[in-house]
Amino acid sequence: MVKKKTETLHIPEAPQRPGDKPDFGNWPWTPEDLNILKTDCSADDTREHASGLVRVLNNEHEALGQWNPNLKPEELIIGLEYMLRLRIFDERMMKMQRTGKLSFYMRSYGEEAIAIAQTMALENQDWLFPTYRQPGAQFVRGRDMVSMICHCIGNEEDNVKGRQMPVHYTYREGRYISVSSPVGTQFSQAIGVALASKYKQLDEVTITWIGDGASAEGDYHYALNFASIFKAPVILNVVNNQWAISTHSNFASGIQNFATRGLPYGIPSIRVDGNDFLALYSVTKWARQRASQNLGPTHIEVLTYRAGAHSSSDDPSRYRPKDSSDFWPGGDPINRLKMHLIKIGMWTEEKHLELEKKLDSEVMDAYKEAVKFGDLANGPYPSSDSIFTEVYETPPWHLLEQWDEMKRWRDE
Ligand SMILES: Cc1ncc(C[n+]2csc(CCOP(=O)(O)OP(=O)(O)O)c2C)c(N)n1
Ligand SMILES: [Mg+2]
Repeated sequence: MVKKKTETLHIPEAPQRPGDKPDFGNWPWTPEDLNILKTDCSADDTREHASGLVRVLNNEHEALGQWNPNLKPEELIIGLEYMLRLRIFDERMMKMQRTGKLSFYMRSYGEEAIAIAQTMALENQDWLFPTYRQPGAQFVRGRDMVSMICHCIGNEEDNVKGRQMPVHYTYREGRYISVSSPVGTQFSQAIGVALASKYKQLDEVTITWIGDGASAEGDYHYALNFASIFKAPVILNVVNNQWAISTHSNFASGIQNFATRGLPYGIPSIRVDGNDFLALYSVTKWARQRASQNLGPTHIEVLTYRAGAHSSSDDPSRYRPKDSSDFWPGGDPINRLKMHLIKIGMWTEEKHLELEKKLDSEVMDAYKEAVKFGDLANGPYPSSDSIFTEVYETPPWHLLEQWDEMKRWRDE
């Protein structure tokens, strides 16, 4: 008989649960820790950058170190305005959801800097493969809020005609590829598009994002393998916001650092402070240069904290301490950029308040404009015929039969 061992399965724990005091430890990292690397560095050369943390803004709101992108104040103010617009948009849309005007909503609360700074660091021809947590990239690419709200309602002007969940945007003009509900699928799709750009010898780079939770799926690993083998011009971001709905990131990887997982694939890998607009901008610009110089992929862990609920269907007080985001050592991304601008004499509390007011009325005006094309309760909604159109150029016979059947039933 085989002797029985005393140990049983190892089940990871979340560091804190409701009622515990949130504790993320003290971050040892400062903006001056890590040097900027040559773009033709090897994966091995990035070992310290993968296990450390690239930061530019210090706790006194100064921009320091070699990764400082030295952006002009005007550019920083544009970034601040995009982030603030997203936060106010999200707050308003959440209220709309709570009052029955939207069926579902997801905020980017606490993560506003990520897609905005990163997309600002790219060129307009670059392809974006986002998750539902990167809608801010659309502001950078010029999407109108009315069109975004029409999508969230699923009214007649919804550009995907109700085929997607709210917040699962697609924006062709901005090369913002449709968000997929099955998480993780975008990672390998992004490699395919990056390879197509390379094959066509176009100076196009692809950027994609995946969550910590979704990075536990095979898709993440297939993508890294393909990107590494074919040196795809792609920027692969793992947004580690610590949670996948109620599942802590301890369940997504056996090691606590997500950046270093790129190293065994031979991909230069960097961890960046995801609440530091300047650090995000800089690391992304650097990764774009690498891709553009035909030096292949870059793997980035964006270290952040999901400050709000996962979605309008989630209640985080059930599984983590209340207000845990207040204790996040990375602070709040909007506040940090705002305080930096104040520090360098380019912004004031009064200007900030004015901007908040202006954006709030812009969002409200956009909502009023959007419901002219239909609201959730009363429509009008996209025509039921659209179930059968716009997928096949020539719909196959069995769909035509179903379409006829639907029309008979509808027009009875
Ligand atoms: C393949 C698949 N499995 C499960 C789900 C349900 N689901 C939607 S979001 C989510 C959590 C994802 O967490 P993470 O990847 O960390 O992204 P975050 O929401 O934190 O940005 C899950 C499990 C899904 N949409 N697709
Ligand atoms: Mg997550």
